[in-house]
Amino acid sequence: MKSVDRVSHAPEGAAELRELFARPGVIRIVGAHNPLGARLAERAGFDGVWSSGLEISASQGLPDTDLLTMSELLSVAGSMAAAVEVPVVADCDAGYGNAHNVMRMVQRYESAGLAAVSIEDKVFPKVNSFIPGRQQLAGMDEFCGKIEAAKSAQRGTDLMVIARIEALIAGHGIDEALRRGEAYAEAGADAVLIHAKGNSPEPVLEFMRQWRPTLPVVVVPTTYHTITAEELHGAGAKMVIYANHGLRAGINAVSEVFDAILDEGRSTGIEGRIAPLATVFELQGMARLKEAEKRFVRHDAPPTGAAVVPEAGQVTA
Ligand code: SPV
Ligand code: MG
Repeated sequence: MKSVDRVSHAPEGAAELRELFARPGVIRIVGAHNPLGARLAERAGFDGVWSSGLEISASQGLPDTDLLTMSELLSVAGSMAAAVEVPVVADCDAGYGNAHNVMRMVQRYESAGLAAVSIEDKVFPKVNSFIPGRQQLAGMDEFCGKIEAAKSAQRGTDLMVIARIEALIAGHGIDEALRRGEAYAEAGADAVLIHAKGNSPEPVLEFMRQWRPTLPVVVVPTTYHTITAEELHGAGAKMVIYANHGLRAGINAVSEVFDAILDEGRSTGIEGRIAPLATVFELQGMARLKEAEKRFVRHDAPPTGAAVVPEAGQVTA
């Protein structure tokens, strides 16, 4: 029987992402750290959701340094995949250990309906790419082993494994980034993500000019944000990740509203700027619940007369 409340299309997420990669044009996804954020991304028209390690860590009040366990991150990523119809791409940091950990991780993320996993070539525990100081790259061969492990562990054919190159983040040049990217393509990755932290897109554009494998390239224009998704696509990028914009928007919006309420002693001044409760109910799926209530929630008529409840063990005629 078809369920009216089947909001999860998770098992198809990986196939849908493959379709997006096969179609012409750029794929734009945006970071989220809970199902509400994922629904806002979907409602805005993004092609998918980035289950961001930075956002999820920040939402727990923690630094993005592999402090959360795989299970904690998976629980959020899976709940997002279950809440939206667009594909969810999971940021899986450095894979939570060695190739063994990566194999278990891939199977768990695949079962939870994630469309892709991204693993980065840094040592565990990793540090967010924008934090100055230690950014320690894993050995290239060791990371190729993780990619091969990931591809051998997936049960279906659709889940994509994105190999994230952190060479530019760790202070190496384009040559090292290309050398690693080509090795990761050879190891069986489905796409490479070239990460960079400068204000200019030039290193990423140069990487794409010299990129020879046919594998698609993914980019994250957090710091070099003046370039458009279309321009990045024209230069060779297939997917653009806006990794943390919802989180950062939320921090400012919430702080301004909280300050205004305390300053004014009431919320009247900001009522026009905050979402009405009707929007909250809509995003929660209240309309679907009401539909299901009409069909399925039944109440037997209360029995007439006083109810006689037998004592435990008492035999009734
Ligand atoms: C994340 O969103 O957690 C990412 C992207 O990995 S970044 O923070 O840009 O490294
Ligand atoms: Mg991350």
